[in-house]
Amino acid sequence: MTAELFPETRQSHRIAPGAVLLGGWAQSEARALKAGVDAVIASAPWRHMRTPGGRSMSMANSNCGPLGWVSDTDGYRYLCADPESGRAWPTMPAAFWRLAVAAAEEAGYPGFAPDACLLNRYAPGARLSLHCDQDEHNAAAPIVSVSLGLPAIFVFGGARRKDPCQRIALEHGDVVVWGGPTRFNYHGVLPVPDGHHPLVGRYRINLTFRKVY
Ligand code: MD6
Ligand code: FE
Repeated sequence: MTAELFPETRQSHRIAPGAVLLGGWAQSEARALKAGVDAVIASAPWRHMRTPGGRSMSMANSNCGPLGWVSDTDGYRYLCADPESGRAWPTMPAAFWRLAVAAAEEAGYPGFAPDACLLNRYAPGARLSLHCDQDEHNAAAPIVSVSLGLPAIFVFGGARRKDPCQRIALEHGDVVVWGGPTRFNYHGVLPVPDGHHPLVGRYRINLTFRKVY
């Protein structure tokens, strides 16, 4: 099933033990994924969350699935309702679920059952500073990260903030699956260069699938 999803043009590549780039893996599903993004955003619109320090994040966010990641001056956490509307987060589109489960399996994590999908939208200049994802209670499950639209440089470091970093160019349709010994490594996204993408326009959209519990 995975062979026809795997274009020859982009390479699969091991970033570090437990972390793999599946180059171009989501390209053939990109239209369905973009339609899913539009459906989610129709009920849980893009918003700029605040950091615990009170600053507005440069990327816009939303969520779908049973749990959604939120940040505000009280900190980071997962909530089962959208604080903007008080309603449950939108259902995870079937195309999202299928892709996340298949990509995790391809990367060596069979049985991935994400209960949260965070949507990040970067306009040109938006960035994500070095951080590690540690708000999930389930340390065994990987994170599946799907890039759509404008390219960006993903920075991948080590277990400590000061460890050296690799720079990984992420393009439309690339999928990073990340778990095991590097699950809690530091990482970030450099400011997204300006451009135009035929499907996504002047944005980079990233979907990250997690299993919180
Ligand atoms: C992004 N991604 O690519 C931000 N975190 O827009 C992340 O912060 C991230 O891609 C954990 C695992 C994979 C990721
Ligand atoms: Fe992250």
